[in-house]
Amino acid sequence: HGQNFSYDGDQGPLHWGEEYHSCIGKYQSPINIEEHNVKNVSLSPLRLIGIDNPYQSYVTNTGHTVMLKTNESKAATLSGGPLQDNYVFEQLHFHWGENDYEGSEDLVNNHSFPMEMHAVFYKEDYKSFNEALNHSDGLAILAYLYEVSPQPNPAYEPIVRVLRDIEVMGKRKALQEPLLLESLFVPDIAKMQDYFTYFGSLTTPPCLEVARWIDFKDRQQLSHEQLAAFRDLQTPEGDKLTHNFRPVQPLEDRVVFHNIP
Ligand code: B30
Ligand code: ZN
Repeated sequence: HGQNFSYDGDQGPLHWGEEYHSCIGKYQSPINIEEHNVKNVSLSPLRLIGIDNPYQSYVTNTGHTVMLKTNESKAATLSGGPLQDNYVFEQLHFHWGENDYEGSEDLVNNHSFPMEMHAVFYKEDYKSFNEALNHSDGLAILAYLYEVSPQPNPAYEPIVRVLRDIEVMGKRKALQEPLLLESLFVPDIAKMQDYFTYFGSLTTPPCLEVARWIDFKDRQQLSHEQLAAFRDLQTPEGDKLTHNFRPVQPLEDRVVFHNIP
């Protein structure tokens, strides 16, 4: 980690393309999803296997996000829907804003949400995450959007509770209990088939155009206090990482599909 990019100023999103040429590509993420402009389709069921087993997990402050990994190399696999093959879980992480009115990367009808979670999977055939980055079908990323709720969401407490121990960049901390990925992913398995999908990029440098994005329509909930805990994490410079979302990028000639369950 500790790459030389940030979310403000000289190293901010407007300058990423100077060092990372893919960041000025035609198929960048995030985007604004306009619901009146999607193509409705009915794809085969999206399948998430293995998320009902508890795995020992840890979180890391990368300096640009908080990233969760499991000690298990194949904690979960994703297939079906728009995907041609099996994809293996690599990591999940979050994007947020400095207040509860912004923070998501993808927008829906120009509406921002206070947080977005990305669960990153790589194509099994490519054997490793890094090898998958060399292929346009290398990654599948599940995107979850959050709303503010009056009550804390208990499923996220194991993560929120350890944030204070990883405020400094590079710090890493194991979760106290083995984690059920299911508790973060799918509050409602039926609603999992209602999603938008489009082709795009990593939302941070190197902005590689290698990702099949799957954005669930169902919203999850976090309290104001849970959201605020993320804003105390520190950047590589030791400032507060108050926000870490990239502005939306042009759709160009891409089509956003909406899967009708
Ligand atoms: S995202 O889901 O589009 N926001 C990477 C993965 C997913 C997204 C963005 C970037 C990625 O793998 N970046 C390069 C490798 N990173 C891993 C990481 O997630 O955090 C390693 C690193 O620093 O050196 Cu940062
Ligand atoms: Zn992300």
